Amino acid sequence: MGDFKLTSVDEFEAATARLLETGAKVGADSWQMRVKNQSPHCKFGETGVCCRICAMGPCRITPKAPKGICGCDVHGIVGRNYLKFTAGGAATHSDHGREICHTLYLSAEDGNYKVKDPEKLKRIAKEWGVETEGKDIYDLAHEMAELALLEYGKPFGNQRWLKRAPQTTQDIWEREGIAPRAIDREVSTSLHMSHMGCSSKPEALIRQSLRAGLADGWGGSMCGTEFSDVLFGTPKPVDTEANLGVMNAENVNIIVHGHDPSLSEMICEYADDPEMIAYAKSFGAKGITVSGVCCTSNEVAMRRGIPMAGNFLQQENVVLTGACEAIVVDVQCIFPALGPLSKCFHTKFITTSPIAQMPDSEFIEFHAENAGENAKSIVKLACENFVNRNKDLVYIPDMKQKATVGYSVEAIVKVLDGVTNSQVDETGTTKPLLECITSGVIRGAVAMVGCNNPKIRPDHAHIELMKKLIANDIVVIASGCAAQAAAKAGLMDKQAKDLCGAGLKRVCELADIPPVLHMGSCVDISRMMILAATLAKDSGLKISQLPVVGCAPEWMSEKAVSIGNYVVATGIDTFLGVDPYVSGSSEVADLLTNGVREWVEAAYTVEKDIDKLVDSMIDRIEEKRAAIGI
Ligand code: MSK
Repeated sequence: MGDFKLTSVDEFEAATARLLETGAKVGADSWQMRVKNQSPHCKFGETGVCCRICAMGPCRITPKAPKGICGCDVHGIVGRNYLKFTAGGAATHSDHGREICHTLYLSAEDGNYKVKDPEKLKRIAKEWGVETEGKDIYDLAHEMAELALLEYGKPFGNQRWLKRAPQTTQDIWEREGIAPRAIDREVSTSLHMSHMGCSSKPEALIRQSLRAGLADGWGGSMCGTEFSDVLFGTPKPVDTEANLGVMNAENVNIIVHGHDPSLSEMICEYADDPEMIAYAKSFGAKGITVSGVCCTSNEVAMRRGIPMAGNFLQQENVVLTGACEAIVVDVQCIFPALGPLSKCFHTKFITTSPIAQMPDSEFIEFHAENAGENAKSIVKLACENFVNRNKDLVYIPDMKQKATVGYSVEAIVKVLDGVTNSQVDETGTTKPLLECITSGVIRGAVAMVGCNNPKIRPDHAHIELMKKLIANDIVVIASGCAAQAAAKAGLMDKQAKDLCGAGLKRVCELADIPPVLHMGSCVDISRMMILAATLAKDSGLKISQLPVVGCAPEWMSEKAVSIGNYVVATGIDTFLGVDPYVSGSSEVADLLTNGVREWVEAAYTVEKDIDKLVDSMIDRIEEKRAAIGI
């Protein structure tokens, strides 16, 4: 195995402990302290039995008070809460997608945003029946952006993207009444259904939860992913590095954090500008290092090889290094704690979106029209801030791993061509991957997604599960903060092939890939849906028959629940390490873990014990293999 060694979670924690010592010196608060203050959590909230959707309550269900004031029982309350949670996630991802469509609409040959993948734009246009012949690429971009934006509010019909699914899946969605209509309509309907005096029947609430989830994964998120590729380029394998050691003590450090690549792409563009590098040098720095946190990091890592400083629960750590000149954020997963924390250091906390405004931040509003100008002023601000560093506080843990990232579906199809004798046709097929699976060289695949959550030892579940899966010849496709956990540990280094079973190791060698493939940010789980759909079509199987499962062992956000719903509704069994606040209702819990299987041929498993969780995934994959006789 040469010099290659994974970085352990013990090592991550030792680095964090050292950073928290700096925090203590400057009187900084931390999530570790706030977790203690919030523990134990409210049992009513944790089990989902608290209802505060009208002002007669809040009502909390107990054996002595089995109904709310309106008469709603625990199953209705838990079901409504679950639907509202889903709607929050579907709205968030979908609005991200909408912003990307607006950016596409404003793209121009001489503008801040250009079309970097015209071929992909044309492919989608053909799929949507839009004439491309002889059309200027920007006219086509604007036409497609407008059509995509109409998907959010069209009065009739289902989502256009659903046609990408195998016919059997589309038929299931129609049969079960869960085919999503306009994206915004599914979010609004969810909020309407869960309003006081509307639905309290668990079955209806869970059905709508699946539908709202599908509006996200096969609607809003798919717009976000596909049109981000058109604007910024479809990811292909690129080398990068991950963990806090990617920050450079001699450089101006700019951290990008959030989700929307429109901001981070522009920051990266200007940080590379020789004029800006000279400007940084004029303040005594050697250069500029941009690195990322959370999904915006995944976006720029996949397309530019920008290093990943860390994932969700490391966002405070980047400031605690004392070497962060600016942390620039857009939307989602940003701790409001970054404002007060930055004030303990010289760090500038810069918010840029009207959607995510926070106290103690400098607000520099970012639009497609002013993106260049504002990105430049943010980079300048960071450079000027270099002189304000307190050198005595600077400590960057010497900890980073190499990673190869950028495995879009297009890239996976391409790299696996040549592993077998199958030919990849022009549109690309997954036949080589299927051959590996049917021959048993690869036993199956796990889509590993999601966040960190202090309820689970951060990153531990992700890393341990991935290690066991690859050792059992199961390829892991990761996105979101799960992908960053893998990269920080070293599982996205090609040398990690040595941790695999013999079959997967061979595939990694032949295709020159790491055993854990980075597929992007949390909106990019739509890519996983496309991959599953293509595998099903190419094999003639139903998605639910494929030896593929989804897993979110450390999830925490509403978006993750929306994702889980569309993954399950697509026919993929999904394994969670954290309960989605439904344990208070036997009916809702049973629907999610059993009942929905009758509708969509897949269901959830919730298991907090990591060993049991991974074993149940492996068992499920083997059961699926046996069922199709491979
Ligand atoms: S950033 S939603 S903590 S994956 Fe997409 Fe990470 Fe979860 Fe946010």
